[in-house]
Amino acid sequence: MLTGMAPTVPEPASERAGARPRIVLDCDPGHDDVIAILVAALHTDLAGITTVAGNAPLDRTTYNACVMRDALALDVPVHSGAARPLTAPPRFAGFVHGESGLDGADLPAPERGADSTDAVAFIVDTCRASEGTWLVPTGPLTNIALALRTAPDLAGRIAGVSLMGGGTFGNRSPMAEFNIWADPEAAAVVFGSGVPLTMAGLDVTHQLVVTLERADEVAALDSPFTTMIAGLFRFFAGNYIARHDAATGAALHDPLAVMALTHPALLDGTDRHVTIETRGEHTTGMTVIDRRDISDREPPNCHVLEHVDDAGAWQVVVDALRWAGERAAAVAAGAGSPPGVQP
Ligand SMILES: [Ca+2]
Repeated sequence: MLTGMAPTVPEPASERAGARPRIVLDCDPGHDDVIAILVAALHTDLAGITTVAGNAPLDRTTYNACVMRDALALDVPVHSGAARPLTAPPRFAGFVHGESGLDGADLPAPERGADSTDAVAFIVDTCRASEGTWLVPTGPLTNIALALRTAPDLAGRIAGVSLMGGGTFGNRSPMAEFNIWADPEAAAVVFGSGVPLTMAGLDVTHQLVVTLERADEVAALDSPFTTMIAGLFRFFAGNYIARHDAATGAALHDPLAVMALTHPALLDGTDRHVTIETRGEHTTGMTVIDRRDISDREPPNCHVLEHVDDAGAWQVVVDALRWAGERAAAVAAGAGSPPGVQP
């Protein structure tokens, strides 16, 4: 859903009637969250962006979401949500994303802040107003768990939850991926809710890597916006390379939770039963994926993504960045029309 600011503002290329899933993107930007926002803006009916504490404190993740909303004049509300996990202590990921959540570029200041501080109410109202909405969380699952608890009827109204998190191995601990580790109780609520789940875990997200060469490819798109993103990618990739034994770049996790809905042919996986470890001595935040072939296992509750067409997914990212660069330039050239407001 985009403003018709000026005829020169590029509109989504994938306007196919009925083909665009309606989603709420719940995020904690975050370098890879930014790309999830772009892919969602281009390829979904984006009902709104909600923010949660995760990669950085809530005020920063909300600010960063507003930066992207306003730079592209996206006609979508931003609602801030949970400032801390349900019960776990707040713990951020400054070691990955920098203290701002988006270190590596000079961000343009947003025109305005969040539309409200009640993301949970927005999620509930939006999902009740239009059945078949997807929730796409790319941060800790706090807001999603609170929404499902506040409004149990949502479980029967939404199309499902397509999330980035989990996997058969961890990154924040040996067995726990950051988003699940940051709020395992919330993840347990979501995975126990009975709603259809699609999980883009580390097994698949580590197959989509932003190398320094790919950052150069983004820089070559040669617009102020894409130059900014290239700076974010260089910071993100450099950080991964410095912190890992043999990484060639940064895993671009979050857009895959969107692409699972918009470009399903690029991904494949298996239906599994997944539970969340909340009390492990060494494994809290682990997604326990039942891969047994024994017949009396629990029935599947989650489509666990296992493989992505890396080149195809990267092309989706590049195309979204090219679109965003052209759109941001058109928005910047239309000075006098506040981003996000109809002229
Ligand atoms: Ca994220």
